[in-house]
Amino acid sequence: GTDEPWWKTAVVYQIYPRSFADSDGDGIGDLRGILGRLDHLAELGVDVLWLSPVHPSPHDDNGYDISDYYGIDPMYGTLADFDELLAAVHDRGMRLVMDLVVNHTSDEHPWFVASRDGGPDGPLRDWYWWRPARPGTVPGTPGAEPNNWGSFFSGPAWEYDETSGEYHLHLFSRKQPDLNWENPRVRQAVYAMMRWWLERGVDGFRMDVINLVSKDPSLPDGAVPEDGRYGDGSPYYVCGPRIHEYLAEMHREVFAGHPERLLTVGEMPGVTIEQARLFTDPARAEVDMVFQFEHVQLDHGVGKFDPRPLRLPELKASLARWQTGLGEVGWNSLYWNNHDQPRAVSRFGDDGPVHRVRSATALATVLHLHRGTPYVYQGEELGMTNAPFASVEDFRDIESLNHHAHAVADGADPEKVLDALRAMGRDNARTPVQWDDSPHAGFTQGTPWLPVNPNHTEINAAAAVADPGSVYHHYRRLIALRHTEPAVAFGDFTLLLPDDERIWAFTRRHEDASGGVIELLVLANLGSEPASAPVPADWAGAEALITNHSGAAPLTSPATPLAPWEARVHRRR
Ligand code: ISL
Repeated sequence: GTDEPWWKTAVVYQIYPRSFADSDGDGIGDLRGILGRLDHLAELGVDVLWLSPVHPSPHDDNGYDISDYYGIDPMYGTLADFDELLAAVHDRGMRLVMDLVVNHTSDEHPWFVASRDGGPDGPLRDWYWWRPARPGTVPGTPGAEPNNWGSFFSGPAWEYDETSGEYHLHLFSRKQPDLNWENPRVRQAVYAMMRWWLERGVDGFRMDVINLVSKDPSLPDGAVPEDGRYGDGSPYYVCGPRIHEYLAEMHREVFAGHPERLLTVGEMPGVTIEQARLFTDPARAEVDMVFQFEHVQLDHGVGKFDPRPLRLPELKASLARWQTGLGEVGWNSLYWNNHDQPRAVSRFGDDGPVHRVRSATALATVLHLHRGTPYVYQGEELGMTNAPFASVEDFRDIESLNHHAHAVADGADPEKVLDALRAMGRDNARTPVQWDDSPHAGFTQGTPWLPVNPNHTEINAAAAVADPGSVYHHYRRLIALRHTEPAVAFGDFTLLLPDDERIWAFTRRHEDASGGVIELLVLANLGSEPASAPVPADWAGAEALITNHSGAAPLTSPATPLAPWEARVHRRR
C-alpha cells in the first residue's frame, strides 16, 4: 500500500534515558549519552526512537512525575542538548517520539502547588481531583478517604492535605496527583504544551496511561475483591465516559496541524479490542495505535506479583484475537518488553547459556512477523536478561518497594514477596544497557544508579555486533525484512495449530496492487526440547527468508523437525 501511513512499515526503539548511556560520569544516562550511541540504533535499522520522559522531575517514579513540561531535567542535559539530539536523529533518517505524561503531574509541579496551597476556593483547585473525607469519618484517619480506590502503587489512591482538610486523587504514587481533565483549561494547557514540542520538531507522542484521563466525576466506590482491601475503581476511570471526546479534541487541537508526520501511540492498560478499534479507527481521528496489556497479563494471578506459568495456546490466541480484531479497522502495536515489564527472554524464553540466543530470536521472530508496528525496548536487541537481585535493598522502583512494604506489613512471607519482585519487578528492565565487557558495561565511568547485570561480560553490544549469529543481527534482519517485504507489514494473519503447546505457527498472505500473492509461513518451537511442526504439502520446499538456526533442515511435508527454540520464516509466491 503506497497511500498507507509511514508508521505501518516502521519499527520503534524505546530508550529509557536513565539507563541507556551516561556521558558525564554521574551514573545516570543522559541526552549526550544517547547522542554518542545513535549509530548503534541507525545500524540496527529502526525508524523511530521513543524517549521515556526527560523533563524536570523529582524522580519519585523515574521521571513519570513531571514538574516542568517545557524543560529538560539537568540530570539529562539541556534544551540545547535536546535540539542537538533531535537534529542528529533526523540526520540519520530516524524520527523522535516523546513520552507524554498528562494523566498526572508531579506534586512539585507549579500547577499542583498552586492547586493545593490556594485552598478549596483557589483558582487552580479544580485542576486536580480534590474531595472531602467520606461523610461521618474523621478526616486524615484510615478509612476516611473519599472513596475506596487503591493506587497502582499500593495503598489508597488518596493523599490527605492537612491544611485544607481535603484529599487529592492519585492513581499512581502520592507524588503523582491526577489532573482533572473535566476542566477545559487543563486540556488546553496540555494541548499548548504538545504543540510547543511539535513545533520544536518532535515527531509524535507515546501517551502514558492516556485511557485513564477521563474519570466518572462522581468517583464511586469500587467493588472490593474477596481477598482485597481496596475497591476496584477501574470501571470508573479505564476508558472513562469522555475519553473518546478528549482524544478527538486533542487530535483536532494538536495533531491535525501536522498531517502525515506524526506517530501517536496511547498506552492503555485494560483497553479491550472493541475500544482499541475505536481509538485507532483512522476515520475517527484519535490516535494511530495503542499499547494493550492482554498478552502481558496472561501470567498474572491476583495481580502482577502473583506470577503463574504461561500457557502458550493462550498467548497465541491472545495475539491472534488482536490481529483479527484490528485487521480491517485500526492498527496494532507489538511488544514483549518496555521499562515496566520483566525481560522477555527471561519471562517467555529460556535465559540460560544454552538457549538464550535462540529463545530471544524465536520470540523476536514471532512478534515481528505479526501485523502491526513492533517496539524494541533497549537491550532487547542484545537478548538482555532479568537481573540477579539479592535482596529488597537492591530494588529502586517505587512499585516494587511499595508492594514489598505493604505485602510484608500485611503478613506475607518476605522471601515469597522477593521472589515475585525478582520475576516481575520493573527494575529487571531498568539495569543499564550492556555496551561492552568493561566493569560498568560501558554505560558509565562512574557508579551506575542501578548495578549493571554481571552477565554483561558475555552479553553486550560489542560482542553482539561482532557475531553474525547474535540476537542483535537477528533483530537487524527482522527489521530489514519489514522494510522490504510488504507481506510482513500488510499481509492478512491466520493462526495455525492453535492448541499446540509448543509450536507457534501462522501465515501471512498479501495481495499486491497487480494481483500477485505473496504468502509467508512462520514456524517456531517455543520450547527447549526438539519438536516437529506439521507442514501442509503445498509449502514443502518453500524458500527460507529468515531462520535463527544455521543448520536448519529444509521445509518438508508432512512435518519439519524444529530444534529447541528454532524459528523460521518461509515465503512462496
Ligand atoms: O507496570 C505496571 C504495574 O503493574 C502498570 O500498571 C503500569 O504502572 C502502567 O502500565 C502504567 O505505566 C505508565 O504509567 C506509570 C509509570 O510508572 C510507568 O512507568 C508508565 O509506563 C505512571 O506514570
